[in-house]
Amino acid sequence: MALSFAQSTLFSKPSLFLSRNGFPNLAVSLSLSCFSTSAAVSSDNNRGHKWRQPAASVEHGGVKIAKDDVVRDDPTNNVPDTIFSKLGLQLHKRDQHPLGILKNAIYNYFDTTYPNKFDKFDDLCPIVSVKQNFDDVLVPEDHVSRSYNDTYYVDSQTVLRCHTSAHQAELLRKGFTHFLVTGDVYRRDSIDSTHYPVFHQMEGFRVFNPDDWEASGMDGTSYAAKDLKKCLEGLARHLFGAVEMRWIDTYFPFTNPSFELEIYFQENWLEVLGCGVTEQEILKRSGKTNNVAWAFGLGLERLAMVLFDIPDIRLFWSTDERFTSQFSKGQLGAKFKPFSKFPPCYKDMSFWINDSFTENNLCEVVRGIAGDLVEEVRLIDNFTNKKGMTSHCYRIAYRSMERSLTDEEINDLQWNVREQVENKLNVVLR
Ligand code: FA5
Ligand code: MG
Repeated sequence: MALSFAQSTLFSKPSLFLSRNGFPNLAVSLSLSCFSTSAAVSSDNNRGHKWRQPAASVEHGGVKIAKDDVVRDDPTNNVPDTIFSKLGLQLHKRDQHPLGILKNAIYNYFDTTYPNKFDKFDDLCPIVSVKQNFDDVLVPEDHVSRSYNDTYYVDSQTVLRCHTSAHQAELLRKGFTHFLVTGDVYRRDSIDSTHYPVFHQMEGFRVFNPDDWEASGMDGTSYAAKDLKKCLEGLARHLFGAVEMRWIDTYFPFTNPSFELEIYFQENWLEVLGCGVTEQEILKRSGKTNNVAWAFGLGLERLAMVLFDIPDIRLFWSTDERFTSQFSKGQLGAKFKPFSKFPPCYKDMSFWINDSFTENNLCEVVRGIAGDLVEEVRLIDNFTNKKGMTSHCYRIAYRSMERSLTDEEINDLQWNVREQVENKLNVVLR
């Protein structure tokens, strides 16, 4: 079931259960870094693994990433082919794509509001270490976001970044004090119109000196929090003009206080970003003991959905000309006109779950089979019988955004889903 946004996104979740752990430690861990010049990620090094023949590769910032480096038949790896194929696409770098148009509009806002202040990065490699993704931003060892259920692991020490915050510490250490980092991020998540396992974030980071807040009579934290909200409200006005928005207090391991901004969209409050005043420890580790900073991470798809009236997050990946031709460089206001809406087809499936069952695993199986033909996976019934066995009934909505699906096609998909759900998740179909 799609949880409420605050619950379903990673870093506002309280630590619900212990992390994955128990991964066998690899003799030699695969360290992929597209930062360094020697980072060409090749599959021919003798790393002590059994390598399959590379079936494909993608380019990222001029670096070739072979499929076998990212998708492996190994218990420490949970990256499916479908995710690998998205790695090199970098939608945020396309000036004609809604995400590229939005990124440029945000750049514009920062360039006019803070001339020559913010350094911009949009090409940092999405394959990062566990240290960068979690440790460097103080994510506790037992935080749910570290689990194999929520994050794509390349191996026990390497992940597909699940947020652009993975780059904060490194850039701070390199001496940057005002920066924007845009990139593709990866999460195992539920399936509905506002969640997709690959999406795009922009991170913002600003460091203040004592001079900045002392004159105001405020303490550093209050000053930074006020400045942060002013900056983001200004950005929202720049992008949307008048729009209904509200601040929600939340929790992130790397900021305190922490907030989320929600925008009213399609009769719901949509969470578009998380932000807050950076934990002192993060600044301290980069040698900044007298400073205060703010940071934000905004979801580009979510903002673009509001901005361009895009009703379903899958559309961002569409290569259908009827979608792509509606957007052009620099055109922020264009409203998406749906090309006839095709009917959804609903299929229900019920099964007895086991202790290791998770909804994210179910969604991964469904996406693996139906790809973008699946629109939503929703829990519609849940009960426990006298023997203590729990049954879940999920309703799967299949709908193509480009054409009508035939009954035969949907039945085939559903048949496959049932079979794989039973085999891969070890549940008992009812
Ligand atoms: C984070 O990722 C934090 N790193 C943000 C942050 C940065 C907080 C710096 C403080 C300081 P969160 O998990 O809430 O937080 O995600 C941030 C935004 O990404 C959300 O507000 C939402 O707009 C977007 N988002 C999250 N999950 C998805 C998803 N599955 N599909 C599309 N967009 C998503
Ligand atoms: Mg959130």
